[in-house]
Amino acid sequence: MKPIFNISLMCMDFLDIRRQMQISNRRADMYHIDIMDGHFVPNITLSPDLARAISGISDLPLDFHMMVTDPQQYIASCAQAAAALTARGILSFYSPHAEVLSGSAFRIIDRIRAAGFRPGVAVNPETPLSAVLAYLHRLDKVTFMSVDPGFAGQPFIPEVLDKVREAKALRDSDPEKYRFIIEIDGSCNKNTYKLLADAGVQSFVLGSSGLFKNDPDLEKAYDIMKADFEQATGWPAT
Ligand code: S6P
Ligand code: MG
Repeated sequence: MKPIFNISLMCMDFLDIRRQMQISNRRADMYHIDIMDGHFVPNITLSPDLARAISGISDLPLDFHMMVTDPQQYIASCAQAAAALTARGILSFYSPHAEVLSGSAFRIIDRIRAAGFRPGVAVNPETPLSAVLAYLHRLDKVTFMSVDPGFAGQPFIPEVLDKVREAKALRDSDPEKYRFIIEIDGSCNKNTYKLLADAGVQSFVLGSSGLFKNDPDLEKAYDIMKADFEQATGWPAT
């Protein structure tokens, strides 16, 4: 399969969103939208309203990364934000954190799917794969955090690679049962692409270190990202 380049919109230049979207619409595969509530993580970033505005000028799926203590609270507003895409058959992802699902995991996953999303889950660096094993077969994507969630520009946590290998081995052992995409969020860049691809990552959340800091001209920043990726992994980026 082709690698998935999932652009972390919290790292965009907020004074130049429309122009960056026009470039990214051609060069990216998905838009990663970090939603934070100031409780699950000590920060606040993007919103369903911004996601709605973006979906009006794009055909790419949205990828809601829900860094919130109550993920049920935002299913409806995020589904509305993605509704124009969903109506055209472009399904977006909605991923709560595994750390807040205890006691409601199956109910929440069902609600996410019923709202028209592809359900995912995000997993903090210290959370083991066993925490999501009971419902892994019901998920379309697993986002392994390779930084503590909340902020861009943090150092890569290599300890997550074992967990990625474990997830890939499990999926390969029973491809009929498991269909989840393996994604990494946090410090995906030229220093980590090879480690990540070799471990089994298919979807790369690109933020400041892998994309936006490459060059002030976003078109050039994409050129650099794709060249870095191909050189590091040997995996065609287009
Ligand atoms: C972090 C957030 C991420 C960041 C991304 C930034 O809480 O979930 O999606 O936006 O990690 O990329 P980088 O290259 O600055 O780590
Ligand atoms: Mg994220």
